[in-house]
Amino acid sequence: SINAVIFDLDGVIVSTDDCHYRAWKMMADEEGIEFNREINERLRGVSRMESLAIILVKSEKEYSSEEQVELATRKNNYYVDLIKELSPADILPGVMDILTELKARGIKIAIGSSSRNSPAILKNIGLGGYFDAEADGNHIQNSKPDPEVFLLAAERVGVSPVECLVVEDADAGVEAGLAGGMPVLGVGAASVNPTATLQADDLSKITVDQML
Ligand code: B16
Ligand code: MG
Repeated sequence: SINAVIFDLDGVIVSTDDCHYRAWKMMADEEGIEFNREINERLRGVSRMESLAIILVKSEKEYSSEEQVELATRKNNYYVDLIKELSPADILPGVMDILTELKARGIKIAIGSSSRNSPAILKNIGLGGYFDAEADGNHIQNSKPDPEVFLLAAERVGVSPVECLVVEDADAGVEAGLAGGMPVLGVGAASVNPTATLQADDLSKITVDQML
């Protein structure tokens, strides 16, 4: 039986795609690197430095590792400014109903996100302190598709991985959950991922009974 649900943040609880896109785009334009929404799609669920490496495939210039850290930091400064505008209105459809019902049924809820900005995003959308546990990019060595962030979230809620359902929008995240021995509900971009245990367009299209 499922005794905990671990939610990815970006793309599951709140859509930050556009903030990531605009922040990477500003940096890429300044550097004269080609970047578009199609490339942005490939960054879903991927860590900040791995995202930069994907973007730099299009760069004519070779950047030293110090310069790469500067590029990623510059993007993050733009991103931090953009996410200040997020509010509870940006919570995705169906999310609050599902969270409320899981809590009412005594099912643990946790965050498992690659983002180091996860605490700030949760605070801005009014969900700071709402989850039983949080595991994010600040707490891990290996990012998705490695299962580390989800295993840490499971440990923090005290539920064994096989009794945790992961909710993910990224293919890397679906792979991570499955690698951790957890069933995975794919939503958004991952709602068409055939390896996901369950699929739904978004959390308004599935019930807690179907999830459990
Ligand atoms: P940051 P998630 C991921 O969050 C995003 O989907 C991904 O696009 C981003 O590069 C990554 O976090 C790192 O974010 O630069 O804020 O540390 O989907 O795992 O919640
Ligand atoms: Mg995501």
